[in-house]
Amino acid sequence: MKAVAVVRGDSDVKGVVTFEQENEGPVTVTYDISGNTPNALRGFHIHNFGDATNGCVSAGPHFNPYGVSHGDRVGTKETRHVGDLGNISTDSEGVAKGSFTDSLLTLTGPNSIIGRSVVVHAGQDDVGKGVGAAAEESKKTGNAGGRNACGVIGFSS
Ligand SMILES: [Cu+2]
Ligand SMILES: [Zn+2]
Repeated sequence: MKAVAVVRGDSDVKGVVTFEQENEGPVTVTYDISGNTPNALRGFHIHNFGDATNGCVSAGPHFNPYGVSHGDRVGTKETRHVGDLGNISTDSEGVAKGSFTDSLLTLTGPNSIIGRSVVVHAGQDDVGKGVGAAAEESKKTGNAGGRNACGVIGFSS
């Protein structure tokens, strides 16, 4: 099964994210996003809603079907939101391009990400490790900042 999201927003950040899954296996996420700050890490998540009525804001919070705290992509369903995909890194041209596989994402069943949104943030996700004044928000959003671009995930051919 294949899915795609075209991401864009009020910033120059835009691109395409694809998702591929064979049977119940891991999902391969491939991204090619331009217009970002050079040599930066930018928070990259699946948010709950495929709703763009108020831009990326109406995508809602991180997709979190197990009701746990924010974490890192390398975490488990107990230690991260299903939507927590960590950060993507940009090159000297501000382009983030690459792919990874993820075993918590799925394109089928009640926890499918189809119809939800991909969000590229204005800042770096601290992956739940924020301390001091940053600690509380770290467990919810990773302090990843504003939403530079987003797109609804739909079925693709
Ligand atoms: Cu996010
Ligand atoms: Zn999260």
